[in-house]
Amino acid sequence: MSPTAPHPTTDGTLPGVPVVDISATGPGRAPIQQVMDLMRTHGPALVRRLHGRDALFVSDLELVSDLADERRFAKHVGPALENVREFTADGLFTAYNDEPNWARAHDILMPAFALGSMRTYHPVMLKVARRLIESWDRAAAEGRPVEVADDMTRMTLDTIGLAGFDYDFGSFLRDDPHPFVDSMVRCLEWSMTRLARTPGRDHSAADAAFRTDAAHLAQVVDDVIAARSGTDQSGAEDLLGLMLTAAHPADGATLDPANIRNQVITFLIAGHETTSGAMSFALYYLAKHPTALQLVQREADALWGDTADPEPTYEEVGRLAYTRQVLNEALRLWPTAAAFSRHALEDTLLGGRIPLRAGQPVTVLTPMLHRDPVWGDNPGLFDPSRFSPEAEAARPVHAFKPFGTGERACIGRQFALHEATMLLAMLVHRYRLHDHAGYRLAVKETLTLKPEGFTLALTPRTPADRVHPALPGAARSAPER
Ligand code: FDE
Repeated sequence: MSPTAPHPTTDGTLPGVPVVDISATGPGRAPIQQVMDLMRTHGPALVRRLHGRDALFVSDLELVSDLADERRFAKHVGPALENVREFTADGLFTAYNDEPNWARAHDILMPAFALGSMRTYHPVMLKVARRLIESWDRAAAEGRPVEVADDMTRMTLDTIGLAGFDYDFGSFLRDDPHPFVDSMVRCLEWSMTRLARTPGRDHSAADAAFRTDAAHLAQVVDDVIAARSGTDQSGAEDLLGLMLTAAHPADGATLDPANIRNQVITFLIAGHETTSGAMSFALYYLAKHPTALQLVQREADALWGDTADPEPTYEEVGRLAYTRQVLNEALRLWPTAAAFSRHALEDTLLGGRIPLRAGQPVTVLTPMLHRDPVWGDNPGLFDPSRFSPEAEAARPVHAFKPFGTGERACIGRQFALHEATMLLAMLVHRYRLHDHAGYRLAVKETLTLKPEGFTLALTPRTPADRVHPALPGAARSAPER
């Protein structure tokens, strides 16, 4: 430990749980990675103290499995989400459990996110994937590297905009991100840095800038809604159509206009930042791991061979099993929504040993849960075979939580996975990925995580690139063609 590293104490706050005071340095620009480091030294449970405010973090399988017990624990809207609430209010992600609009919106919107509904969104996802490919074709032709995270964000924003609300952000037609994205990223950053404020300082300039950005988000969303209101909504099967027309199955109530606005902002944010980060990390690992890359290419080639512009079908995306494993493994190492919080419903002992009062929050540090000993001796290594069906069946269910847990878990999971799996397969089928800059991973935190400054150079793959030698062993058969 370096001399300046915070020293833990056990001041009796929670018996046996170290308290680490970070007030001297603050959480910096990478609070998740900071607490990951603290967890490596002091975990698997610790109290992080900042200016007298305590937060209990846990990261081991036993404690997280206990927290997943829905009879004893529920989602907690903690300080980070309280800040996000300033611009998403009672939208699904930031609603309190007992706020009536949570259950109402959840019940109305659930069918739109069931696995079968992905069939409805598939054509739009494909259309936007093609926009990305057009733009990457141009870059490849000009010998220009692509900014991976920026382009993934263009792709996911256009996808959720079109699939959810029939609104076209046209992100690939602009050089800079859509102003909505800039405002949104600044709002998320404000939510994060606000947590680290030194009491007594003047933050009015940052707060005023935040208000401007939040107003811009609301304005864009009002435009999205206005573009739709007044037109005939019957038969509109997207999210906005549902929100404008659907009545709750039990009590017939509909969502009020203010709540619809909050939901639209929520979906635009939740539906694209996290998914774009996940695809960016997956591409990063593929660029660094030739064997995994070959296996994904083999899978895509088996479906599409030398077809120049394959037309992936909904069913084919379901058959991209290894591609999905790669995505899961990227989400294991860098779950892009890196923490979620729970609170005790009654006074209880967490894991039979940490006393908690009713309402007391606990935050799961997902990247460290995903490096728990249950993942083997080298949990930091990228290895998609961890998600083979056999390995998955053998592993306790709560070891992998990139989508949170329980009834407040991610509603957009299938949506994100379908979109990301299809795009990854299309990209590796079409391009050779060159790590031209010898990129070293730097994880940027804006409440969500993404690889910062990651660029790839691309060249088109040729038929010769699609000839695969037979794999050693009988585990995997050679592609059909
Ligand atoms: C949710 C979510 C979560 C949980 C949180 C807490 O617990 O607090 C998580 C962890 C998540 N999510 C994650 C994720 C990742 C990815 C990639 C995603 N996510 C994606 C997506 C897409 C979409 C659309 C979405 N997502 C959405 C959403 C929502 C709405 C929510 C809320 C739910 C409730 O109800 O609460 C979520 N997500 Fe996600």
